[in-house]
Amino acid sequence: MIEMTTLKKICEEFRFEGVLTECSPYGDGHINDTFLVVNKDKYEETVQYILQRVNHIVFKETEKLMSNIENITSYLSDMVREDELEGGYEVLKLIRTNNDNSYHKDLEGNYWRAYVFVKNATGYTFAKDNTMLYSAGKAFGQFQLMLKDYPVDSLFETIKGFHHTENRYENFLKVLEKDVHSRSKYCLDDIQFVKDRKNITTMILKALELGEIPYRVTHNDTKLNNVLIDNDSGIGRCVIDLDTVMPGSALYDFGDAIRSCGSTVAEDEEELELLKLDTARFDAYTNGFLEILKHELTQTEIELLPYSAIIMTFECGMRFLTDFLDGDNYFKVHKENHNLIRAKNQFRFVKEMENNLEVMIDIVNRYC
Ligand code: ADP
Ligand code: GN1
Ligand code: MG
Repeated sequence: MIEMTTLKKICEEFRFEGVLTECSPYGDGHINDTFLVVNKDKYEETVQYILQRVNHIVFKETEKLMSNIENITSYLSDMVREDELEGGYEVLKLIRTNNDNSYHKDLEGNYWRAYVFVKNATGYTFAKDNTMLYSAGKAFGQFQLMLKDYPVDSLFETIKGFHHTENRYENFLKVLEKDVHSRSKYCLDDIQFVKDRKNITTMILKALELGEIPYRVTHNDTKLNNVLIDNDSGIGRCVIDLDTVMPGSALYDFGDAIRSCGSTVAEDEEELELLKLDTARFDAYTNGFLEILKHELTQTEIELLPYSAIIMTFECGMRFLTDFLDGDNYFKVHKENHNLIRAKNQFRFVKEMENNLEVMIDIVNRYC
């Protein structure tokens, strides 16, 4: 719990308009501490901001991370202005500190940053309808398309090997071997599930290393609640959570999005009998994504899209399981065994997709 007096002091560091009336925890992110700041300006109008304490255990070099975000957001906002993109697309906007920095470092060594609050839009953990998924697919596709000429190598890698699935696998084995909390006995089947799929950990990596698919500037964390959907028009208004924008593969962004929105249930549903591949959801997201990117992606990338959904879901499940074994140090958890529940859910989804691969291939082909 962060004290209100502390939050108030932090707010004073930023160029916020008006007087603070409220600052409370906000959103459903697994990594940073996010707050909604509500101010009243001199006309008694409400002005809102997002304040975040960056998780500096996860993001070890916050200065470089913030420089990525500054560069990307300023590049995108120039582009949106030039192109006069239709449809009310918004670029995430940082609020600077009184010292004209993009972040504030407090006396305890925490890093804080603030954004303009994107009004009248919502980040959904679970999509209400398929139109929303079509919009989300378009928004993440558009995000990637807008960054296609951005110099990939100029971006700092904010988490080394973030989607290096093979290294993630090796790390899983190390954590398992130590088993510091003696939790492996609760998940022997899940451990075996991971080991049985070692061969899929290299599929995207090999294609990248062999130059069969290109490195691109990618978002790398395209879960559904990282795009805010307009409450009225239903379009994808703003792509947020830019901490992991760095060199990657288009397959990471497609696969991770399907991981988060392509099944019949939320990421932490425990009733696994309810979990199926939702082909209509898969179809809607794929439709939106490919409507924007089908001419940009290479043939090999397109062929690998269905596999990327399996690989990214597998990778995330393995990360949840690793964190469970490690004592829940990485992802925020809200109940007992939360990471194990999430891992089991993701593995069930992997199985579902393995069994329905042909259906996914057909859908991808239909939109190309
Ligand atoms: P995390 O890395 O912890 O996931 P996010 O940057 O995704 O943090 O923020 C957490 C949540 O806060 C988002 O899912 C979204 O609901 C909300 N949020 C973040 N930035 C904004 C913004 N600029 N405007 C409105 N809501 C936001
Ligand atoms: C985290 O930060 P958030 O909640 O948007 C994680 C993703 C996982 C996701 C699983 C930086 O996303 O990689 O896929 O949880 N982000 C980071 O829900 O690790
Ligand atoms: Mg997020």
